[in-house]
Amino acid sequence: MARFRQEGRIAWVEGPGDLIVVSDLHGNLRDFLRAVQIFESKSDACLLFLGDLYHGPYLSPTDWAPHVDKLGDFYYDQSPGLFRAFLHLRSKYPNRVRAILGNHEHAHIGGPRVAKFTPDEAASFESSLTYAERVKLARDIDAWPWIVASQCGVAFTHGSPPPTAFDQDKLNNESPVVQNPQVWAQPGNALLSELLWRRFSPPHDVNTFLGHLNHMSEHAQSVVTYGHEPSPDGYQVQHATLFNLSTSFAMKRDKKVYLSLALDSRYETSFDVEEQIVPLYPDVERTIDPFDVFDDFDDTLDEA
Ligand SMILES: [Mn+2]
Repeated sequence: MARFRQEGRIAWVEGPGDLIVVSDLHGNLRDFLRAVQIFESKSDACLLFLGDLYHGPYLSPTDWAPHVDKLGDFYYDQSPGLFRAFLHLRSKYPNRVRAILGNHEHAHIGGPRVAKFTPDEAASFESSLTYAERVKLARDIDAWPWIVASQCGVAFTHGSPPPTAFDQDKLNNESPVVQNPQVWAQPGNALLSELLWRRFSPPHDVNTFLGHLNHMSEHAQSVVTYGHEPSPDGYQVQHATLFNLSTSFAMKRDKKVYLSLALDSRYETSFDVEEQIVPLYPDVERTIDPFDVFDDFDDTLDEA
């Protein structure tokens, strides 16, 4: 059966079975529940989130409407509910569910505060949790892997992979607590800053990253899939060894996709990965009014 195995900041996922990969939910509980439904419909799958599970826009449908091209279809931020649902899911399947640390989660454990949707999203989110939940949130996020490697040759990061040298010791000794964000953000100063914030990497950088990773991996890693940067069509082949996945945030519903990889297969290039793209909502017509999503939101929750 497919399962994750984690050593510090790196996790490995091995089959037989499928690996379902979902990126950047940003507090979209509906898309989370849909991903869980897909995962639970298979008896032997693993589910991987590519980070930025939490922090969505705090906008009314009316304020959202003019920004639909940038924000995608309307949803209410439900980060607190998503957090509780994620903890529940992981306790149900401890070795079959993982999330990679995203820059938005990092803000809860010492990373720079993120202000994409509110002046301080970590504070906004935490203000709707109980004290015990805030402690649990930080403890949980602190244990999320920074990199995931797989038996099928596809490695995963939140941002685009950097060429900076690393090994198990360097990864595990790097503190997520950022003392000086300006120094931290300079290229070459902190591996985590580069893993979380890069939006693109040329082939040479990806191959250098894969070289470092392959020193630590039993199965050769050939291509990297990352989230963080939304691709309007739901995914983008950046080049032969770099693939971008955009499952939820900033997407129209008909463009939302996930990856379904067979762990005992081999994927050598981004073009092989591209063939494993599946629509998140196969029944959705091409174009949809964002207010329709709002209208049937409660129905979806009842079904799930
Ligand atoms: Mn991000």
